[in-house]
Amino acid sequence: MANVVVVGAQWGDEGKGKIVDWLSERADVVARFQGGHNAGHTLVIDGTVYKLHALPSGVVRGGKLSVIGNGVVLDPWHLLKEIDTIRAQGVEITPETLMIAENTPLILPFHGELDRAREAQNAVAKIGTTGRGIGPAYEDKVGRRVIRVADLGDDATLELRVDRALVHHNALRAGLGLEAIDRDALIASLREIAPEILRYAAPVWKVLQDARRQGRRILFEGAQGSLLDIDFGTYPYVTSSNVISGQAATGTGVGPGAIGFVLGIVKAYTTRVGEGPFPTELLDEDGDRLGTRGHEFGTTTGRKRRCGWFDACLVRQTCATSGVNGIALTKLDVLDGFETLKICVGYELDGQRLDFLPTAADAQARCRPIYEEMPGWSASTEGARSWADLPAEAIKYVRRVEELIECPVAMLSTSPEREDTILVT
Ligand code: 2SA
Ligand code: MG
Repeated sequence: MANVVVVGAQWGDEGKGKIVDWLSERADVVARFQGGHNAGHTLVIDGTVYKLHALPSGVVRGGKLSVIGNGVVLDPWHLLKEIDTIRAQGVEITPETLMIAENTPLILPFHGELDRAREAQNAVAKIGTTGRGIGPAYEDKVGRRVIRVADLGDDATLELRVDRALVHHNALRAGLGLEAIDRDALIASLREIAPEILRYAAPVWKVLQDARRQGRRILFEGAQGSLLDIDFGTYPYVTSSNVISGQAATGTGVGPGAIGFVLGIVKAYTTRVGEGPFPTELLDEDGDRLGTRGHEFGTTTGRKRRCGWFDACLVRQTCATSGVNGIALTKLDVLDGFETLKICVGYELDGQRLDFLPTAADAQARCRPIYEEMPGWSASTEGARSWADLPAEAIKYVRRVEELIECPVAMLSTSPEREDTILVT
């Protein structure tokens, strides 16, 4: 098996956790390359549910190396808590099984406060973020004032970095009516956790280079979805990182040639959390039904997800921007029992037909989905483990999805359990 990058091909919550877990059995290293603890990956293993946010999904499987790459933004306090929680579920996590890139930016408490203050204070600025400080931390990275993991290793550097960040943040906070940051308390609390975080710190680019030389297989685990990508998503209603597959290289320090296969995770319908355009959104009974049957609530924040029909037009687009080689189609069973299913095949905008989502926000908002209807199926597809277990209409639906998105279905997932997976050959 080549090195695989797993990316969400919609707005996140496509069911990446299970697929990554399934693939991790065939990988030696699992690496996160963007996002932070805004992600929520649910794994169900032998009936035990693991909810991961910052940790790569590989940690729950023994004998793997899990890596947090430099493309991630890391809340060190959250990470330590998450490690404790997962350990309490019987999983072993050591510096041999978990490594954090030394050049990973840290999310500090004032990033979360800023994120939440902006969301709460001004309706015009609201994005519907997870409130985890993701955006402000990435802003500081690009603004060259973020504190990185390696900075925890030297007191003088740490103080210098904190002072650099505070020049910017205290001015910003004054404008938002937030009190100035207590510098000494912040430095003290960073010093307190520094040794625990530094245990896991490593030159990840080098670790991955060595792994590749030894023929070890790397699985790059994406978080969120391609439509939340900072460049190619529905800007500004996006997350603050590149989510598409190219980020796997820059977010860990391998060249693009290290990527052998891009697997796009695609849900059989569409969901999104937070604000922003959503052409196939259903505000009716059908939408409620998808949400209830699909348990569409955020893993991180518990927020109710918006639901709608499958948008083939959008997925065709994200398969292109991520260079997806094959998709894993998930949650087909949520469509069980619908008499008729709709698939969006294009948009109507000002009397013209479009086969992609335009970039301009006003045009996105005015796009009307053009639907194709397909007959549904009444039999259950939940837990199906072979094509033979699927009703003919369900197979037709899958095949039609494939045609419309111009990308083959490589896997089909029919329940959260890893065994309920159909490999398409
Ligand atoms: P942020 O916090 O700055 O990244 O938010 C910006 C936008 O990105 C969306 N976003 C997500 N969308 C779906 N799932 C995400 N992860 C959690 C999950 C979300 C949860 O897997 O369930 O628990 O609510 C995720 N993370 C970020 C977010 O909704 C904003 O639209
Ligand atoms: Mg999720």
